[in-house]
Amino acid sequence: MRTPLVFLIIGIFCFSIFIISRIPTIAQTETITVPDDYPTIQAAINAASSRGTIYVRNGTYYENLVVNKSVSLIGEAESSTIIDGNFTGNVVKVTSSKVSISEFTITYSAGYPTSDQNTNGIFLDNISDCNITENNIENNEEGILLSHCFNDSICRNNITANSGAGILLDSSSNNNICRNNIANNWGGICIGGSFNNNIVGNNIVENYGWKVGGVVLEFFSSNNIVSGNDIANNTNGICLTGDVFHRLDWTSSNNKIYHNNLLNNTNQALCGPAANIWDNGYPSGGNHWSDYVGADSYRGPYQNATGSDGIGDTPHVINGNNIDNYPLMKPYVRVHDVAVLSVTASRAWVYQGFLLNINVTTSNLGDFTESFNVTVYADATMIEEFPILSLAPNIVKTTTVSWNTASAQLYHNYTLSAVASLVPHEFNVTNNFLIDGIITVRLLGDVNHDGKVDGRDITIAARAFGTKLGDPKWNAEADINGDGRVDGRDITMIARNFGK
Ligand SMILES: [Ca+2]
Ligand SMILES: [Ca+2]
Ligand SMILES: [Ca+2]
Ligand SMILES: [Ca+2]
Repeated sequence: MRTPLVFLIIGIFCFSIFIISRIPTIAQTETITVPDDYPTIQAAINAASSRGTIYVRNGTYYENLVVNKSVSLIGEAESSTIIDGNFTGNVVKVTSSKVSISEFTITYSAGYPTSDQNTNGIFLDNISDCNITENNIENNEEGILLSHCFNDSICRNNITANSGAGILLDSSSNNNICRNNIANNWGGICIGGSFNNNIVGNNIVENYGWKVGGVVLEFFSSNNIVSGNDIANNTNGICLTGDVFHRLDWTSSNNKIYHNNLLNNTNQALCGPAANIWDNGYPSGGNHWSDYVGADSYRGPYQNATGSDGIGDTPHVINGNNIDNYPLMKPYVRVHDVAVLSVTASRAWVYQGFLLNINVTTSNLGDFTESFNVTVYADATMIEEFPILSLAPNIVKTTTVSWNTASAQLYHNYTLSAVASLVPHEFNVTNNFLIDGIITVRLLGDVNHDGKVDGRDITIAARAFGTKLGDPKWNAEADINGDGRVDGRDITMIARNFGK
């Protein structure tokens, strides 16, 4: 009769944990509804707790919001939940990190000549980790301004008819700007003094400003990726000049621009003298230029082997430092493609029974945000399976897993590998699987790996005694427990296995 009682006690204990763990969860997911709970969105923000959700029903709200805490604002429907700034200030100003805004129409900020930081549909001011998703942002001066922001995601918005830029980044880095429709603004996506941003899969059309373009990288912006975008019928397709006056002495360098379709822009690309990268190598290719006139009779990295390959035989030259070496003959079609890039262990051997850390690096090489699973193996033994969620295009992610080698076979050479599950419509499957390093599992304490633990192992370890990682006499193999120093604990472990 004891067992059921034990189970009952464990059951009550677990249930208590469940209840205790539920309480903060409920608080975190609190939802306030506008206008049911509060008549205005601002009143709801003021009343909300951090991480709360504010759900806004259809209607037109004449407000200038200040979002100063980490909340999610969700509209009932993108086209009929309208925040109207009434031509005054910013429509929405965000001063807190971790804010989400989705399913709104955001319209009628103040316009020129009000100061730049007060004329935006959405102004993200010195924050990070915000998501602006699936909104209509129209009839403002700037659609969205990011000033000194990082790690934000601006995706799947419809950004139209703004009298400034659709999206303007000022000194902002590591942001993702993906799959937006950016049309009929003065400028499309304009980036100044900003680095490592990812501009992927956007539709950028008919932005009409005389001195701007569909995509503008200026004031020394570098290491940005511009890929998989349709850039069509703008005054200038891509501008890499110093500023809106097309100065050439502040130009941007080392940006990577590939797999875009540059279609019928009045000027396809305007470029200063600084060097940028306009292709992704062979055979991945560069951009499709609607005005490219080259032929396709040859193939290969040097375009000198007989046969066509979809890549123009001659480079598309913008200027001496800006050359698309592999222009695409046909418009680029966006793809789904995830990959395992590397599987590496902290060292090539492990003492049986210890944990071995393995770094698995994956990447999204396609043009869409993807979620997938990664499984890591030692030979056919699964070490761990883990999910990668919402990985944006061009982002590389390294995950560390631990292999418990307690039941691994001694002196066996294990081959490490990792597999990324296929995402829907993925065709390049060969890069989803990667075999990497070999790991030998050794008997604990066998420092000289001759298969037994004896006085010779103690002697070798003693020589490294008192050393730490980097010292001249350091010996990683004598560091049995892998804590970065050889001391009494390591010698004790060898001694415990002595004679095995
Ligand atoms: Ca060719
Ligand atoms: Ca793949
Ligand atoms: Ca030995
Ligand atoms: Ca140690």
